[in-house]
Amino acid sequence: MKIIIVLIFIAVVVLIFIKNIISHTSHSKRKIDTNKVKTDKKQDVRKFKNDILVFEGSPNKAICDVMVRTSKEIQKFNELKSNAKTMDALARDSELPLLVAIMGECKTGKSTFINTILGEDCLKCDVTAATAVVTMLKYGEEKALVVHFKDGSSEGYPLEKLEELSAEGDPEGKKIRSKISYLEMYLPNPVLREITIVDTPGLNADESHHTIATKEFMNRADKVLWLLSYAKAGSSTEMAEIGGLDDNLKPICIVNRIDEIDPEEDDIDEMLDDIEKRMGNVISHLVGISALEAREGRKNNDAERFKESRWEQFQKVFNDEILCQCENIKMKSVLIKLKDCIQKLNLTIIAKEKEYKEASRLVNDASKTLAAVKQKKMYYNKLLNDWSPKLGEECIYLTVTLSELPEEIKNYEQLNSQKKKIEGIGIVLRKDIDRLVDDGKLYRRQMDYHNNEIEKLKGDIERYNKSGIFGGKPIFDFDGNNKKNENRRADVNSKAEELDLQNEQFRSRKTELIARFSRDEHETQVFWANVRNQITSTISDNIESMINNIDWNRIDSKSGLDGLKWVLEARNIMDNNVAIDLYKALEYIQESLGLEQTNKTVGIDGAMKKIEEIIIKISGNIIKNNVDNIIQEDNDLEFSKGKLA
Ligand SMILES: Nc1nc2c(ncn2[C@@H]2O[C@H](COP(=O)(O)OP(=O)(O)OP(=O)(O)O)[C@@H](O)[C@H]2O)c(=O)[nH]1
Ligand SMILES: [Mg+2]
Repeated sequence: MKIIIVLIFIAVVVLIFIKNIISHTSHSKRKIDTNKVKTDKKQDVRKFKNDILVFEGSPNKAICDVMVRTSKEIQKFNELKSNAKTMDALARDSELPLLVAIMGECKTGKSTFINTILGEDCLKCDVTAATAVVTMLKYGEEKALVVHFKDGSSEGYPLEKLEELSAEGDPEGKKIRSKISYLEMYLPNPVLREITIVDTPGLNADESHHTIATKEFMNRADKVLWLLSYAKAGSSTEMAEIGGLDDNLKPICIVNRIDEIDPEEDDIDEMLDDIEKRMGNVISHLVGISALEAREGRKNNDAERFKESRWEQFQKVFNDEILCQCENIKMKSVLIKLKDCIQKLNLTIIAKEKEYKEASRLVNDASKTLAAVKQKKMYYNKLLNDWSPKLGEECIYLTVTLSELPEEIKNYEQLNSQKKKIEGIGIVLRKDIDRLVDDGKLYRRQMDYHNNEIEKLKGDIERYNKSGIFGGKPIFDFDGNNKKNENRRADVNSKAEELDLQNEQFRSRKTELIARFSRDEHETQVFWANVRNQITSTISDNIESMINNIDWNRIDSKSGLDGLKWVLEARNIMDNNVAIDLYKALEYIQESLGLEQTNKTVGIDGAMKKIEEIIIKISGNIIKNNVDNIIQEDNDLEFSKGKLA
């Protein structure tokens, strides 16, 4: 009994042990599988998503972070390097305060105007020395001058060098100026905390590099102030230049040098109205000023002079339209540029995708053609083998089946008629041979009959010669048998002659037939060779033309079928990483600017739609702020009227 209990106990322990092993194995198996799946997923995510972006600070900073990251992600694709560069430059500009470009034809007073805005003579103004390089005026605690060269490098210079580096007239700096992309001047000026001002070379200067430098910079501006001289305002070239600006950059038009108008001759306001009409809707506002008088009036504390410069009118527009709206205008401008940048990026990817798809189609087509060529070659070779004349056989009797030949065999018709001719000859020959054979048979029968007759005659002659009384020849030929035998002999001999003649004729017919036969056989062999040649030349021609049809040059030039791979990867990055980052930044912007959140979207197209929605909302806010300002002005007016009363 004890033994049974011990045995049962051992059995139970063993069972539990086995169960544990099984469950452990299956558990560890499951665990391994889960881990594998997790790792795979992680890898997928890691491939397209880096660390999650956390936004802090200004909305501009958020959008800048996204652009920097996007630029880094796309610059690994060779074909997108220039897009990455543009986006990186845009990112850097997006962090700057509002970029206000002062543009206009030469000598309209741009540099003087900037000095007046800043209240300090930081820029060189001259009747002759023209501004030769784009100069960005930025806020800095310390005054400084940085030169950015065309090769991408930059270098600090003492401030005194500004004139030499920026003004056309200075011969010293000419060589170095040709290498400059733009200048940056840092000034501790409070206006520059709000905006970055850009002084540009005059557009109609003789030096075309001035125009190029200015136009290159136009893309970077967030706002344009267009300066013109009242005397030359609204010329067709100028109108074309202004019209060429982006819609978003519709400029505020400053008519400068109004101090030069002789009030005795012209009414300033009428003149300004007239210019405004001429400018039409290519500008957003128009004010007339004298930058020089304003600067001088301020410097000399001459209130009257300052008032007459009408600087206050400009200052109001400047405050309302720019200084009070810096954040909105900057954000709108950055979003418009970002949208444009992404659109171009998408277009590049789409164009490349098309190009690579076309390349892969060409390669596919070529490999299909090559496969077809291979098949055709096999088919033709089989045909050639099948058409080899079998030596040792009489060609004339071989059945020539041209219908098995493909129609594409050159001179098919010619071959066919040749074949018919040979067949015709063959039929006649056949008939002649048959007739000869029949005649031969007849001749043989005649010969047999003739031989028979001879034998019979021989017998009869022998019998006659023994039919005499003494067993010899009879003395008297009472029955005329001898005579009959002699006649028969004459008949037989003449028949023999006739048969000999027949035999001779028969032989010559046979010789002639053999000659005809060998001649026709030769002709048949020529025909066979002809067919073979035709097949061979058709093979080489067809194969050559098939291979020539492949556009090898285009296939060679598209070395990058791998391109499709990067295009797909780029697309994936755009639709996942970029779109997700951008979407988050846009939500952050909406929150920071107090804009209503819009619908959730997906992919890069969705993010683009969201950008558009925000641009519309910001434009609405800008208009609303302007309206608020006007209402406020009216209230102030009412208030002052009340005061006067
Ligand atoms: N009378 C008058 N002269 C002015 C006014 N503004 C500028 N000037 C003069 O016009 C000349 C050219 O002025 P700048 O400020 O150098 O003109 P700019 O447009 O910067 O010239 P570029 O850089 O060569 O295109 C200087 O002699 C200025 O003193 C103005 O309002 N009235
Ligand atoms: Mg200038």
